[in-house]
Amino acid sequence: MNKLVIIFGGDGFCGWPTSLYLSKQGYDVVIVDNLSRRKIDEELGCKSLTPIQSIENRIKAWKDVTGKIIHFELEDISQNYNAILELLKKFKPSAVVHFAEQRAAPYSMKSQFQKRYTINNNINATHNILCAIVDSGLDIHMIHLGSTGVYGYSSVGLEIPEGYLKVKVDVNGEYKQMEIPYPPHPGSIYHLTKTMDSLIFGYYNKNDNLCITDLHQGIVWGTETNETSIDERLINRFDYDGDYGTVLNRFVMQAAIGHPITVHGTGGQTRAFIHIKDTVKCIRLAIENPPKKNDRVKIFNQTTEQHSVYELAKKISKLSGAKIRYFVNPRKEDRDNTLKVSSKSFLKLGLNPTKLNEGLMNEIHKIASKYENNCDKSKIICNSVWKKDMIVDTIGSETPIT
Ligand code: NAD
Ligand code: USQ
Repeated sequence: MNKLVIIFGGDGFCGWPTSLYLSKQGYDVVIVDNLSRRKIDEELGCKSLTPIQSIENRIKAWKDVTGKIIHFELEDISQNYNAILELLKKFKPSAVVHFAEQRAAPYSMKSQFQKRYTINNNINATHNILCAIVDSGLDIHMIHLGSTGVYGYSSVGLEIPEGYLKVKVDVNGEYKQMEIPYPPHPGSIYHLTKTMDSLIFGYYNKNDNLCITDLHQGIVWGTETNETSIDERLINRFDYDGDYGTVLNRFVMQAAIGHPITVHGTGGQTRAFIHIKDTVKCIRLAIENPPKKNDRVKIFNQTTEQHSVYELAKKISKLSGAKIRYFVNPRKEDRDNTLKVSSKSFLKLGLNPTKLNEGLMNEIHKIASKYENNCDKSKIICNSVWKKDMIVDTIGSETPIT
């Protein structure tokens, strides 16, 4: 296996730290990104809380501090099929990592424009990469960032397996065992694209014997990794707004700037989480442990712990003294759920999970306080609703909203 990897979406929140980590680990890294995430910042009138540098300055800074070269190609992979094919032929990577999708559920529900953009962008990007791998005739392992959200948030008590579910089916009165893909249960247009990606992977794996790993990742929290904190010019993005900010980072940031913690509904929603420092390690483990030729699509649950939204709010409030406020839930989701996700594969491969702890929450708190002046407080409340007749609650209440 050569050590050349193409990182599609390598300018983003997960892609940038992963690119640096892999470069540090001796990989030759080629980033392909159309910078659409930066353009969406402009569309939303919001920007990363942290002062991220242009991709050119980021790459220059990395070379300044490590001497290592990261190559960058500006391409829209949902549109420019030939560019992907040419890049594969030119660089002959042993693996490609696919982060290049529109990743915010609230943004994907904003209006018909964002719904159509999310579907077109995500599905075409995924399909174009797979089609180009086949067209290239090269043996390339595709690693995709999926979501634990594809499983839905069932409360039946089952530990959610890694992609495949053992079931017993009634065949003429006799129960026979089968293993089937876990039933998809998307809760937003964004999550719908992730479930559609899975079908596309299944097809290319079956028809073209492509070697594919789909990482069902939980909500990523934290912001810096060992590499991004070497120099301020390498700093990672920090989304805090109602569309792109994710729950745990938002809560810590809200506490840091004196904004009430914005719990949706009752806060009974339980979700899976992973720290960004573990994300980058998991990607390396996935690259270095590809499925065997002719194996089915390999699915890892890339998550290390589960928490309810309320539990997180309470923890952060206790640490910081911040007040908790409950808002009418802008999403169509269960008021509460339990969730248990199996993530044995990464543990078996040696991942030592970074669990939620005060030190790491303080680290985010410090970063959020440092860059507080970059925060536009009018962008904090979520104003994307799942259905047109749902209200946007900008006031909130002191008690849970059932
Ligand atoms: P991000 O929006 O910060 O990064 C995505 C990057 O892909 C951006 O730099 C964007 O410009 C680029 N991109 C998007 N469409 C493109 C296209 N058509 N052509 C070229 N580049 C394109 O998102 P992120 O948080 O880094 O997430 C990366 C992946 O991980 C996504 O697929 C997301 O669904 C998945 N994921 C993220 C989280 C999380 O909490 N952030 C959790 C689970 C899964
Ligand atoms: N929530 C609040 N208050 C807030 C923000 C969110 O209560 O201020 C609640 C939401 O209603 C939801 C939960 O927190 O119940 C999680 O929301 P989120 O925005 O943190 O995460 P989500 O929309 O699920 O999406 C994020 C990433 C996405 C990834 C997904 C993993 O943006 O790319 O796929 O996490 S998962 O949650 O497993 O589907």
